[in-house]
Amino acid sequence: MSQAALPATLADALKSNAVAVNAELDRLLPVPDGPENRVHEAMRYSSLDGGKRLRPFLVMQSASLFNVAESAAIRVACAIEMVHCYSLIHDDLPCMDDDDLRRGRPTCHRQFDEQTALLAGDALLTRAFEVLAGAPTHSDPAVRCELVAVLAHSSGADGMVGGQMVDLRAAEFAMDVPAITRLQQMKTGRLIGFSCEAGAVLGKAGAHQRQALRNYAHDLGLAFQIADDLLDVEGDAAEVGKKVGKDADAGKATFVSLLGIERARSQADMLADQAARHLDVFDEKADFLRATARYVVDRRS
Ligand code: GRG
Repeated sequence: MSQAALPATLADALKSNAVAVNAELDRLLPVPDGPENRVHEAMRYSSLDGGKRLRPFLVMQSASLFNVAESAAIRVACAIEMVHCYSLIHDDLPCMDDDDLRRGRPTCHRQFDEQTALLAGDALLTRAFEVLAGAPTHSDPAVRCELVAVLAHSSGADGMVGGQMVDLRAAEFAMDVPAITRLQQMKTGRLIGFSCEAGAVLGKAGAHQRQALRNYAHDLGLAFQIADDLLDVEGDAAEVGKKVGKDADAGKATFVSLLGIERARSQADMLADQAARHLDVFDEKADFLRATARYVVDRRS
């Protein structure tokens, strides 16, 4: 992208990122002929045209810090979005949250059926790793291998899936603030962590810069989750695109139920500021990442 074409505001940058991610997902998720096309349609239904595309944006922005080619970074951006969309499909299933609405539309199992939704989630997860492992992702196979390993660790039983397990068992334990923090770091934070670290992996960054991105992701992920808890209490379902008030209905301990609205909001603000400060090691190329820290706590959806 030429200098003149760079978007001026975070909103513009998020918008053009969403368009680029959509176009690449469209290419990466073709529909074949044959009766298996139903699962491909469901994969596309749940991953095209929706969501904030925050994780892909973090990949593209972290990659830009190290001058990584956009054609490579966009594949990693789409891979993380596929994993995210798989988690949303499975989270909405009757055996999990049993939700009817996602991104303002019927959930995958409502639009198709439960079996198709289960398979669409599985297939998005596996397609993500196929994309990471593909030669156009990076000329160095060691980099591709590292991306696969970091994403597998972040999304599996030590990461997002493990966090979901803890969440399902939360009623068995005393969920205080440290316990909720650990749960959310696993469930939400690890994928955000991968998204920020991916640019450093693609760009073969030094340890110091990679750690700065990890630290940024840590605080950003928590701020994002606290904001999500606040939206569940204060948000409007039409704006948020999914049911709200779910945590209170389920009697779930959240940052908001434990800290109260005011303290939760000031904690999110503090984490957003702290996240941005971790980026002091980078120049103005990190400005959209700095602005993203504020965006995640101010967002309405
Ligand atoms: C069922 C394998 C499995 C995992 C479930 C991450 C997760 C674990 C479930 C997703 C549902 C959920 C409420 C997760 C918390 C993180 C979160 C707020 C996800 C929604 O992410 P956004 O706001 O969504 O980035 P969009 O639609 O904008 O992409």
